[in-house]
Amino acid sequence: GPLLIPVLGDQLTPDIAALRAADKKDSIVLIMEVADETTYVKHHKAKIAFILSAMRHHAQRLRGLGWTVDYVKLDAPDNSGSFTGEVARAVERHRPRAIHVTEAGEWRVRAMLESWETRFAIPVTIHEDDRFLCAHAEFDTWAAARKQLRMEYFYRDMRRKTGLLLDEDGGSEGGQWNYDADNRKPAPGRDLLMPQPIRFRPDATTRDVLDMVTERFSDHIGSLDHFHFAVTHEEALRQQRQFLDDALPRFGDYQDAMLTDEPFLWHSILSPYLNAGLLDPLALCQEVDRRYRAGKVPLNCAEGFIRQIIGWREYIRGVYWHEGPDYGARNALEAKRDLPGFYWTGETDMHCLAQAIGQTIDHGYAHHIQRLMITGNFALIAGIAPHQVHVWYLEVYADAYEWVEMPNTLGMALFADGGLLGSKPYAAGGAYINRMSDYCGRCRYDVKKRVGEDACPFNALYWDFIARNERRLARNPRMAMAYRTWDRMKPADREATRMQAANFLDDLA
Ligand code: FAD
Ligand code: DLZ
Ligand code: SF4
Repeated sequence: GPLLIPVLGDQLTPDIAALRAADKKDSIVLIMEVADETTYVKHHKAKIAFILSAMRHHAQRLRGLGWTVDYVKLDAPDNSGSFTGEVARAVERHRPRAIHVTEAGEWRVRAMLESWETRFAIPVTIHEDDRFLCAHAEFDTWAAARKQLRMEYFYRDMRRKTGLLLDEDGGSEGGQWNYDADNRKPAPGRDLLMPQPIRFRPDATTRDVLDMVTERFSDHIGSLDHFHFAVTHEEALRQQRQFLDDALPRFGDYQDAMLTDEPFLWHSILSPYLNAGLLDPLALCQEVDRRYRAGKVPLNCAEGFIRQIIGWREYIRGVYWHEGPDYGARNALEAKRDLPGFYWTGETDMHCLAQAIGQTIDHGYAHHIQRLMITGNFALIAGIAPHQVHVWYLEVYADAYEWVEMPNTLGMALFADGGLLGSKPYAAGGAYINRMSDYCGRCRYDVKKRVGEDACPFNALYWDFIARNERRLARNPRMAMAYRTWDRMKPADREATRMQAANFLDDLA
């Protein structure tokens, strides 16, 4: 029989390892839309539509390249609903001599792939996913030699490995590895010339998918009214080019800025495409390097962007696989509260949260600092149970897969891993949000107040978080300032602050 090559929904490139190793004339590619994957968490409607439409377009592309593709649609009459069930049916149909597959992006699916050889009694080869720069073994070696896993050192190794932004002597371009000190400017005034991502018009294939998603997933979060994602490699490349031309030259400066009714700012909006396989991360970074050398992009912007991809993105993935499947159960701060209902509706008087959640519902997108310092920070200081927060992030963002979402949520945003990923919790009161955004001027709360009916809830929650976690955090040198300030507060003020937080949290429940 032929070779059977299952291609998963986030492996949408003809260069994926299992295909590269195979002979077109002797292989059947199996692409499966399955109920389990669409509902193991209740993904945002736009996320499901994006992935299924990209899968259908990818099947066309592979056929165009000469592959034989067996494509199972979600509403096919005998669709079994799972990867393993569909591979079982394909084994019946094609009687393959062997299965070749590229490794999955999460522990849950990895276990399925690993069960196939025994279950089907045919040889199964699982190829390592070499879209990533750092192989599992390489990360494990790097991590084994260290007490703390700091991104910055990992990143330098990736710079050396790729040659990106190196000078002739192999040192860092410009003499520094990291130009963050030049970045992180507060939000500028609204600017009519602000770049906007391309709004791709749905073609017939996408419209079919949108109809199916509307019908089948009406109880999932999110709107399809704003669906403009790229769904092919060519479209994703157009978005990449537009980002490089229009937004990258100011990417670094405003990386942490937030503006009302401006969901995208100078961000790339490329994560859904990088993660699903429509774009190649290394090729993208090489193009950024070329544009820096051609004088089209300042060094702080080129370096900042490349760091997000070969630094953060690779490092986060390394941590996910290095830490093992129990990482998701960690809860170092013993946070237990339920996720507030407004995470599903955006209906709250807190303007910053209403903005970040509202655009998430509309677009399946929020940029990093909204995820970290608005929705993430609120969940951290309000003490929301990490597992619930994790499920929310995994559901609502079009770019969310467990390998990247989980360490960002549990580790970076919630400190639930006790400081493996970050040396201190990213906890902040309203002052930080006010500095980086125009949100507070449009909010019913007063960002300058800690107690009282109109006090910004982030303020009391922040101090309540500090007080509540004294036993766990007071010895952290990076938290020393916060504890000194708390200790210097008058007892009556401390009392009032904690009452304010307690009342607010009671009302949330
Ligand atoms: P840009 O700002 O243009 O950045 C460029 C690229 O860098 C991104 O496309 C992404 O590939 C990469 N990148 C930047 N930061 C990170 C990071 N911390 N981890 C991994 N890659 C990064 N990113 C996801 O891709 N999927 C997720 O499910 C996800 N969940 C997150 C959850 C939380 C709580 C937080 C704080 C961050 C999360 N991120 C996630 C990281 C980051 O927020 C998104 O990658 C980014 O907002 C995507 O938008 P963009 O493409 O416009 O990014
Ligand atoms: C996220 C997702 C969804 C919604 N649907 C499918 C699907 O129907 N078929 C598929 O192959 N993949 C889907 N995916 C992506 C998978 O969940 C992803 O490939 C796994 O997380 C493994 O990494
Ligand atoms: Fe958010 Fe507080 Fe600012 Fe309102 S005042 S936008 S709640 S930080």
